Amino acid sequence: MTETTHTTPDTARQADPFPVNGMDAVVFAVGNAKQAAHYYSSAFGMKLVAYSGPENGSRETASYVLESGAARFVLTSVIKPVTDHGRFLADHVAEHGDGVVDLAIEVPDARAAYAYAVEHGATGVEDPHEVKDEHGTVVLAAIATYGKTRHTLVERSGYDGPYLPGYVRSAPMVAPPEKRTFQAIDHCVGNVELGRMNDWVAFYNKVMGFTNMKEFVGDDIATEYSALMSKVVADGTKKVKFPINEPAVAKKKSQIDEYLEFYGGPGVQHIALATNDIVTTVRTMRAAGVQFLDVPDSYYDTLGEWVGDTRVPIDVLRENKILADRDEDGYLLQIFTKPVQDRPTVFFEMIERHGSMGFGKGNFKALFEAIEREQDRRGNL
Ligand code: TYF
Ligand code: FE
Repeated sequence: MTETTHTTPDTARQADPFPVNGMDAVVFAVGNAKQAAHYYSSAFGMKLVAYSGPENGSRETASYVLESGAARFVLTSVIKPVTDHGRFLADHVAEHGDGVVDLAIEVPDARAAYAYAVEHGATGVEDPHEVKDEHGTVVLAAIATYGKTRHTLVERSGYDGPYLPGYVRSAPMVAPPEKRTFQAIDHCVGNVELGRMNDWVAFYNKVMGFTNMKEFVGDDIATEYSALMSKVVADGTKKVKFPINEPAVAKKKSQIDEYLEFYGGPGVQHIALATNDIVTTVRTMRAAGVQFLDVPDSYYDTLGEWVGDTRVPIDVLRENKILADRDEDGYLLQIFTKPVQDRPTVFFEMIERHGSMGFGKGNFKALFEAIEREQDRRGNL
């Protein structure tokens, strides 16, 4: 190696080595996408906007695209596996239950993003290629991440179809709520095996140029009560935020171990959805049958002392079991659903941010104790 090279491709690139526009979609492989689409419509207030299935030429899979503001979920199930893709999805559901197969990221240039990622050590799973229809052209490429999860890189400049070529516009399944239940995907969390958190953080640092956010759970807190360690990586604009958890060895079986056992390996643990009115969100979702983690009443007895004033009065937070946390930048309100399938695996978080860019560190004790009570009820502690 000489030191005379002063212009590497990396330094010649713009300041952000891996520009992203934001999350494109969370793609779930499920046993019955038709019914899952109904659940996310009726219980999460999402709107069905596009569909792909046998009626429009997709004989192998049926996919339902649902939106709430900028948040997009794609629910796919297999009708009859024919190709490797169909077999992959069918095997994924058999092995992992309903789960996330793809955290798709919208990028301004999919070819450049893919090239950067692969040059920096990512495993490519789909070379960049164009897909077209009468609405325009989309460039897609994909790389592998933890477990069997992938990141599809989606360049959709100018494309004006309902989702991707191959999908047709669809009418909502149920009347959408008057007010959106949530606006956007706030963060997507992965669970990885013991000892692998730092490897996956390094993966996002190298492969996507993501940087570490300040909030993390180290082994100091981990062994005390949380039984997990966690670090957060984000793109330069903080639009895409990926916390990574690994189990910590503590007195009790880690909630992350429970996930890894029942999911059958690493995968997406929770998706956080941003709302600007968490009280209405929670009331609407509860009325539709969504179950949230229980918080002991004692949590609210001291909350006001350390969290200060929030938009929502403490007694309303108490009534709805919503958590609050504050840091130097502001505060946040958050709540967690119970797992949304029979396996104790994937769940959701609803979050209302007021300045804080954190993840609710001040709540970890109360939250993890609530999760452990659920684990105990399932016989997995
Ligand atoms: O995303 C986060 O980091 C927070 C905290 O099992 C959290 O939502 C971390 C782990 C977990 C539940 C919540
Ligand atoms: Fe979270």
